[in-house]
Amino acid sequence: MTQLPRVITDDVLSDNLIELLAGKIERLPWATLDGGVDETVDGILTFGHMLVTAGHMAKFPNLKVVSNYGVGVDHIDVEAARNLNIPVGNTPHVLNGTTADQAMTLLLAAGRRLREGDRYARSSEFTYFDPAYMLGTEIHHQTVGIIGLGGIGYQIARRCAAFDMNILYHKRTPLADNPENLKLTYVSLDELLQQSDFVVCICPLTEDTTGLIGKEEFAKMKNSAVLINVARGPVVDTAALTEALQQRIIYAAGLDVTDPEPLPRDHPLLSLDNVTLAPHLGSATMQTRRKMAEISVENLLLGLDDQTLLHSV
Ligand code: 8YV
Repeated sequence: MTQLPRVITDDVLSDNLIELLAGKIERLPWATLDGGVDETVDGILTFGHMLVTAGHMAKFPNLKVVSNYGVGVDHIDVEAARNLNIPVGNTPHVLNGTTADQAMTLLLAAGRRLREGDRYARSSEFTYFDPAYMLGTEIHHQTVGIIGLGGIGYQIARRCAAFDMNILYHKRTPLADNPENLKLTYVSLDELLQQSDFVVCICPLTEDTTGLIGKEEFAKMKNSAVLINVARGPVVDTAALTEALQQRIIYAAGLDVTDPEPLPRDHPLLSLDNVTLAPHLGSATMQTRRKMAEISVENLLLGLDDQTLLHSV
């Protein structure tokens, strides 16, 4: 019997991944990364954003591929992998619409106070309808500022256009033209913060974007503004955000991600009414997660076979 390729994976994987990997690889525990040099390791498959460092990869002289389940690879030292000639696979495109849907879910929920409304509607306090309670902020015809107009950001823009929103964006390189006749206006980060009713972060996490939204940035935003983060937690400074929400420097926030993730259970942010939270559910639909599993396994198998990956960074 031929030996199966030996691949380090997270100890817990989804059913989709387990099914797709069955009979194709020999799974090694994640702790293998913290062991000694091992010439028998062929690949690494990352599922839940575990760190893969230069030191880890250097221990495996025959490592052929690192395959990530997801598009963001900030938990993998991509530069070190490049220097070692190890391709890093990811799963772009398939999750764009789904993650954009989650951004809109949070934008609508935070703007229209759904979290408070849901709690109240279930509680014994709800004994009569009062037209004066829980007034939220308008969404249609408001200005949205999207930070990071890549594949997901673009899908968010399309959804905002359907809500008749005025769309500003900021990214490193402005678009050459306005695709699909969407009216997208490129602005500086400061202009975006000053003019937007909704600020949506969907940029990759890099050295440049770590702490991108901090105390100074909140001070530039409107008091009525809503911040949405569907990027990575560290793009927003947690202490500054907590203060901005507590002191009503901004109106509300909708967060798919936090820093740290999860927040300590006694963190003050968790007790605020004007923050709507999700536990990193950006791409969490059955359909999208299946596609992500298929692509990450395909990338892994291609890499193990010395072939070009479907998608790599
Ligand atoms: C995934 C994500 O849930 O793709 C990404 O970058 O953050 C999410 O869509 C995650 O990668 C799965 O671990």
